[in-house]
Amino acid sequence: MPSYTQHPDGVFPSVCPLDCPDQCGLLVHKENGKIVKIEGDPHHPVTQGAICNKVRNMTARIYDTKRLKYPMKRVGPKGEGTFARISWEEAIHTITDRWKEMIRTHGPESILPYSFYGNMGNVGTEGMDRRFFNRLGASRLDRTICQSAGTEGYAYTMGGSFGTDPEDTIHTKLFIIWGCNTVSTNMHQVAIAEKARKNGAQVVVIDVHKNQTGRWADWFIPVFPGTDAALALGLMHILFAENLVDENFLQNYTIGHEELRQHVIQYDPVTVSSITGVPVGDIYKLARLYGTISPSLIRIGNGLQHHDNGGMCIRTLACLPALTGQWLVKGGGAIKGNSGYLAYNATALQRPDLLENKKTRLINMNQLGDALLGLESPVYSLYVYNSNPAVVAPDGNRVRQGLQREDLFTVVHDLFITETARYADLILPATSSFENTDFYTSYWHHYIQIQRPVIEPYEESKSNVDVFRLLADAMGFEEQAFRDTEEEMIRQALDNPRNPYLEGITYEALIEQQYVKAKVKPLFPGRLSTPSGKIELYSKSMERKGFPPLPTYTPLQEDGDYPLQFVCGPNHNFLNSTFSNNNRHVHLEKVPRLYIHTTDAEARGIKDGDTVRIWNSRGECELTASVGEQVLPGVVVSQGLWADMPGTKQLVNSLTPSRLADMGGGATFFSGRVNVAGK
Ligand SMILES: Nc1nc2c(c(=O)[nH]1)N[C@H]1C(S)=C(S)[C@@H](COP(=O)(O)OP(=O)(O)OC[C@H]3O[C@@H](n4cnc5c(=O)[nH]c(N)nc54)[C@H](O)[C@@H]3O)O[C@H]1N2
Ligand SMILES: Nc1nc2c(c(=O)[nH]1)N[C@H]1C(S)=C(S)[C@@H](COP(=O)(O)OP(=O)(O)OC[C@H]3O[C@@H](n4cnc5c(=O)[nH]c(N)nc54)[C@H](O)[C@@H]3O)O[C@H]1N2
Ligand code: SF4
Ligand SMILES: [Mo]
Repeated sequence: MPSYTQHPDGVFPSVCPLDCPDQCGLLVHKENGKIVKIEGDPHHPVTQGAICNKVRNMTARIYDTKRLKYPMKRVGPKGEGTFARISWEEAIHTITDRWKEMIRTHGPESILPYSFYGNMGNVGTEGMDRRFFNRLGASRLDRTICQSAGTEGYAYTMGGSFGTDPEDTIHTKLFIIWGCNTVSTNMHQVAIAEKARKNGAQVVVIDVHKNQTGRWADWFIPVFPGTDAALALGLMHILFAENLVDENFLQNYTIGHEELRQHVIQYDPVTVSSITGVPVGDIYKLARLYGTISPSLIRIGNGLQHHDNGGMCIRTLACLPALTGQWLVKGGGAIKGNSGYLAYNATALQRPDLLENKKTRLINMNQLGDALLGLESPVYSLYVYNSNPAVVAPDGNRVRQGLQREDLFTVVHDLFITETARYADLILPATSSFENTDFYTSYWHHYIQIQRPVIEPYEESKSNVDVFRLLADAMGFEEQAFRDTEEEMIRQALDNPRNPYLEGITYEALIEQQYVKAKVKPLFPGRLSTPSGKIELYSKSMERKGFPPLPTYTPLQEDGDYPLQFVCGPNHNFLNSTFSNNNRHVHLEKVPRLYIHTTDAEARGIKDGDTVRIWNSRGECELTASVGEQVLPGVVVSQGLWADMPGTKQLVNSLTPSRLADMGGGATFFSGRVNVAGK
């Protein structure tokens, strides 16, 4: 793999590694062998040179003095964070000696990997690691913390993660941004919508919080959390009743429209208003906008699916563009996730064949606390990389209680001593993405991009791929799979005969062009990957699995006797918990706030700016009250996964439930209930 590291000075193309739909093209400026500036690549067709503040300040993160320089072992109590330097050799052998012993006495399932997408590079994040843990026979991790409920729900309707090409949304005339904090989490969709607005497009935002995205909208519609499916069904009720549906489209490209027509009669605007809190007149107004303006796009966010009923909610929203025939219109349709277009050859990259016992247990990452505390056949070793579960995982107090176990051997591979790393027995230093070779596939736009190393590894840090290679070697694994280079792995992944959209995209093309677009074509006319090949308004596969076959509204689960619904999403200046350890980003966010309606605040004697205590049976935390009309009565909202080192009480996930959503084993971060009081 040609690398840029031998040039001490220059400007080099790169890609943003963060878990963000935009996956920006970057230009990395280097002087004397060090990165001095990161900016957007103006040639990238979608991101066009604009990047967010987080990555503009990324240089500070790469050379942060807190960054891990060498492997370390724990020398104090778990959770305290005292460590001493060791060599890589000692680190690797300590790990593999312990694992060999554990495998002899408890079997390989006593070892659990825990990872997510701290770095979206496919080779490092779901490539060599998967090969290694498959070969080891470790417990498998069900990676469900982000989009799995909605992905399953959307697929029942549309057959997979296929939606509108964001580049086409320049033509859109009506944007419905539904449960998506786009201004913070998908800024280039906002940039495209702004251009469309100059041609008369309108922006409607449906959210539980009038945040930066709600303030950007032409029309903001507040709803009660977890009631969006009811709102969508109410819109369908009116669309059918007022003949605003596209009968031709329904006839040709959907199944179940007659059943749906009958089914939505029960979701009349008065009933829907009482469920959602949206006034009857507004439900009519929205349905008529949606039924008459074309092209219209629904940007379906992640917020919606972090609920008990999240899968069905997304499945329901995904039916709407079919009613109005929007899939035939350029710039019409919906975007939930677009990863289907860029699906690479996962079998070749991840090598599931290396896993001998096909019945190896699968542990849901949303229930890490239970996995560490409650399994009959315990987990004795946890290997964490690309994730910070002590902050991001639900029911955080139980997670930390599990991490505290003296008989749990924990290894954390990260760039920093995260909250999770404080509980580690061994810490390994990770490279930043700019030190690695990898390929990146966006889940929003349709471009594949390549990252070639721009700088040498920082101090003694190593990439995920290199660490798994060392571990494989020390375990005595002799398969070629562990000797493949990154370049070879990229070639194997790109060779995916099952995905025609990738046809002709080669390693050479990526090296030459830096980003290459999938060969997308409109979904219709065409066959979807649903069993019928059509959009399934009625789904027999759902019926077989025990779900209602037609889109349906189900209320959120009971969650204890607490008066307020608690929604705790990400914020503008952090990326999940990443950057929460950087002073500049913390200053930009100021303090962790709790948005509370004036009536709820007054009833509790809470004034704007007061520190408030928020609690339920799972835990408590303290935030600064922001009193006003940004949320509906009965709802409280926080933003950001703030650092929570000893002495602070900012762990919002101490309050969130670890019960699973209706589909995909998804997380229910936003379906928890709490009470709030002044301090
Ligand atoms: N700046 C920044 N960007 C990010 C991230 C980050 O941490 N910071 N994280 C990245 C990741 S991993 C992801 S998954 C995405 C997430 O980004 P989004 O898809 O935007 O999802 P969330 O921010 O979780 O929630 C979106 C909105 O849903 C609202 N919401 C919550 N519950 C409901 C509900 O029941 N109904 C409705 N209508 N709205 C509801 C929330 O108030 C929030 O405004 O962003 C990515 N981009
Ligand atoms: N309350 C609440 N909780 C949430 C959410 C929410 O909205 N509300 N959102 C959820 C969602 S959608 C998601 S996606 C998850 C995200 O949860 P995580 O994936 O855990 O995301 P981060 O907190 O960014 O942690 C990523 C870690 O990976 C490290 N890292 C980065 N690059 C590399 C690398 O190359 N190698 C290694 N070994 N490490 C690396 C970073 O330094 C960082 O510590 O959080 C979930 N948790
Ligand atoms: S975090 Fe998102 S918006 Fe910011 S540079 Fe990365 S991909 Fe672009
Ligand atoms: Mo996510």
